[in-house]
Amino acid sequence: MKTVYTCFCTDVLHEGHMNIIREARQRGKVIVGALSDKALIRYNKFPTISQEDRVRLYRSIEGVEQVVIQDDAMYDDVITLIRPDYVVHGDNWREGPESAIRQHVADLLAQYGGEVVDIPYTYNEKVKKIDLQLREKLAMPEYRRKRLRQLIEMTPVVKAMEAHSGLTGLIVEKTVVEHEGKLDQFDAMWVSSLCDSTAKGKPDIELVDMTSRFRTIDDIMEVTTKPIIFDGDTGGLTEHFVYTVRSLERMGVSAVIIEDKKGLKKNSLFGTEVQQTQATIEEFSAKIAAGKKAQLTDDFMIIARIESLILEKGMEDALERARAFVKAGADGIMIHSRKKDPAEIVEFCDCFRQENTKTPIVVVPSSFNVITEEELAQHGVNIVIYANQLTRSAFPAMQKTAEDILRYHRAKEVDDRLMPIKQIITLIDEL
Ligand code: SPV
Ligand code: MG
Repeated sequence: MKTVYTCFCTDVLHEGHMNIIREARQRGKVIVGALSDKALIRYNKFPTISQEDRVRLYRSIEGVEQVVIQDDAMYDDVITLIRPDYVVHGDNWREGPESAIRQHVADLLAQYGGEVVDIPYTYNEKVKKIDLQLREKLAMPEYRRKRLRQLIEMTPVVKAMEAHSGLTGLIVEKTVVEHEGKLDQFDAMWVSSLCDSTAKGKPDIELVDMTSRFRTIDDIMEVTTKPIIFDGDTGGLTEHFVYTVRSLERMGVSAVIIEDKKGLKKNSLFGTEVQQTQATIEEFSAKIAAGKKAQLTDDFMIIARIESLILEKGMEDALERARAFVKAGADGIMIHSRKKDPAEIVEFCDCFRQENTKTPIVVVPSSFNVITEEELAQHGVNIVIYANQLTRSAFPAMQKTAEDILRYHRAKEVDDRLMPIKQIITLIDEL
């Protein structure tokens, strides 16, 4: 009797899955792998039912002999354990980033004469609707909100990318690359005050009001499912901040980061070139405590951003603030620096981790961009935010196109670097 293995990562069974099981049964004894919570979350497939319930669901399918947990999107461990004669999968994995996984499985099986079997993927209205319903469920506030905490718990380092519109949100949501046999993608989105303001042609001085910032969040939320970290600048007046917390939480935002500055806020990357005032420890601790008191769920996070290194107040000041803000209830600490050398960030993280092993650390490596996510994670960093790179890459591209059209009195010269019309009109999925 041959052994047939197939891996499921679904919360709802439909015709397509039944078809795979039917095909698998014709070839031998069927073992189903349930992709673990950890593996699902790593690949942005957040389960809406528990791992145990998924195992129970797959076990209930007629003809399934056994269900095992597959703890990684790559099949290495299960193939070593089970040595299946066949791995059966929908043929949709022949294309796109998942083809790297397929190839890897085929190579592993070939070592002992096993085979990959591709079953034609079931496309019909019912299946499409179930897929859509699952996606919509993930976009609901109660699911999206808690996802950042789940990610921090289950991934070595959470990678967030800036988004300031529906379109940039889609780029963060959908971009997947294959790297060294693994699939990689961003875990979360950062709604940057700098990029949100820049997109509106305004300076980053808390001039764009909250209603407008919420509108940006809404545009992003309508077309994506990944968790959102909101740049709350100084948080404004404490009396206003408590309302902001409630609104963000209700919308399904996962975290707000507020910085310990007061008065007219300027972008941190100006450093000491402009007048910026740091709030006292007492003032900022009170704001954090009020925010924590206002929130209604355990999911939402208020992260305190420390500007001591930006304002050249020294490492000890930064550490003292970190201690105080955690005591005031902060769910995480963001430490910022505008130095090219990551040394002061690394020093802060090492010192903070010596006394606090749990509170998540967030960094924004715009200036200190030589250090990798893996290296930062080794120093205890939990969230890495790429705060402005999409805006900074789009702006020069658009400006050059505008200049060249003015220069040549036609658009032919710029055509090679434009996305084809056919592609842009199909870029956005229709329902
Ligand atoms: C932002 O992206 O708006 C930030 C990060 O606050 S920084 O611009 O580096 O201050
Ligand atoms: Mg900002």
